[in-house]
Amino acid sequence: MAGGGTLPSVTDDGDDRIVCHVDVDCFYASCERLRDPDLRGEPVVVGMGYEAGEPHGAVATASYEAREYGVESAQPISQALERLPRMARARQDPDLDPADAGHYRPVDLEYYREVAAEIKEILRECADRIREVSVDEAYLDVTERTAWTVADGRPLAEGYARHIKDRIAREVGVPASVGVAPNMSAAKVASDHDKPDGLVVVEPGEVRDFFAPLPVSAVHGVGPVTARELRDLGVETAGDLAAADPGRLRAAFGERGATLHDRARGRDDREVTPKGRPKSLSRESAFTEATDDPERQRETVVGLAADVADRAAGKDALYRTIGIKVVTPPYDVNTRERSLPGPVADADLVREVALDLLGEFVGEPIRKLGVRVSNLQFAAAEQARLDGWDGPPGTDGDEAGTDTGTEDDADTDANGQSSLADFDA
Ligand code: DCP
Ligand code: MG
Repeated sequence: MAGGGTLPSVTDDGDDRIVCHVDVDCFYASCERLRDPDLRGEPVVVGMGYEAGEPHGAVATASYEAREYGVESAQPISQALERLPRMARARQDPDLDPADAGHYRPVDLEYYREVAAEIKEILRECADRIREVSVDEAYLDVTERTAWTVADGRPLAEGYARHIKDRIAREVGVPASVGVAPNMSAAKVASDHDKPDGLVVVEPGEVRDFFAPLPVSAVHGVGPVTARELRDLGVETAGDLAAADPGRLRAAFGERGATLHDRARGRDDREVTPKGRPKSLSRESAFTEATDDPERQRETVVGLAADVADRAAGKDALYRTIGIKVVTPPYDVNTRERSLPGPVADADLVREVALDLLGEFVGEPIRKLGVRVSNLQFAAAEQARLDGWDGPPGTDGDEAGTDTGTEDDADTDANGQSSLADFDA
């Protein structure tokens, strides 16, 4: 990590990519400060559902000044108010000291998204590949933009990361912490390591040493539940995890155990690939020859509907629109869809609606059929974040997994003539 001027060393794993992880400090609170500079340096709490005076809301984030009072994300607002009274009250109540009071603001996601869009624009300019993980967080592959070469005692990559951080501060006006490392999980841990306003560089060959003294919960993918289970196995630090018997970890945690073991050892081959939340999910199937057999047509739609509903369930997606695509000879693409009153995740409904829409065409010669769900919402995943859910790698919204970064996540299943045509093509 950043320290004395080390020479570029031989890598642990032959990997000398340069990955930056950028995470804005107390993002919602920093946005509030942007439009109300009086909040700078003050304890600021941003939360939902408490403005009306009811005590049910939760803290979305707190400025680092408010964190000093023990206020933190996902805490009930009532608890936050016990630790840090509202400034507005403290100014009126002689028993309260305004010096120990904070400013409370309701969540204004629309505004935060505008600020996030400005940040992401800078990040896209600064990297060849970027993976946006959440509203205020992204991985950047900057291998082609800089180097691990040391000049004046510091790796060039450190200067490049500082340039990114400075641009966000200067052009947008919010503070960000940046981690730089030869792989994604080490970059993530590095950006968390010295928050707020941090810049931590872990050079190739130093990843394992950097991890070693950290608590096992610092390893990306280890949440509170896994940390407890690891402690029961005598694994307290990331160093213990790196030294643990992989067979034992696999027995306790399956494939995930092996992944976490690798990460603690500084190995993480995931590429920085873009990940967009799909706008729709679809699946298609082409017949080798156009068929007018109503049974085959219905059966095909039933299978496609089940597949699409499955994929949506796997992504925790709810949908408000169900549609079909029917290609008739010579190559006429017909689409029909139906919108539902609210978002659902209901495989039976996908099948019923799709079959109903097919009714208009059934018995006609058909070359290709498709089923699509759209108007997606990812409520469960969003909620999980607020709940501080301890998910395995791949479920925490921060995993470079198998997803491809398409806006429309289309998948074609064909009887021998598959094509990756988009549903709307
Ligand atoms: N968020 C939320 N509920 C949570 C966690 C986060 O609503 N339980 C929102 C508010 C945060 C934003 O997401 O500002 C970004 O999440 P981070 O985890 O990056 O937290 P912060 O940016 O607030 O703080 P940090 O400085 O630790 O990054
Ligand atoms: Mg953040």
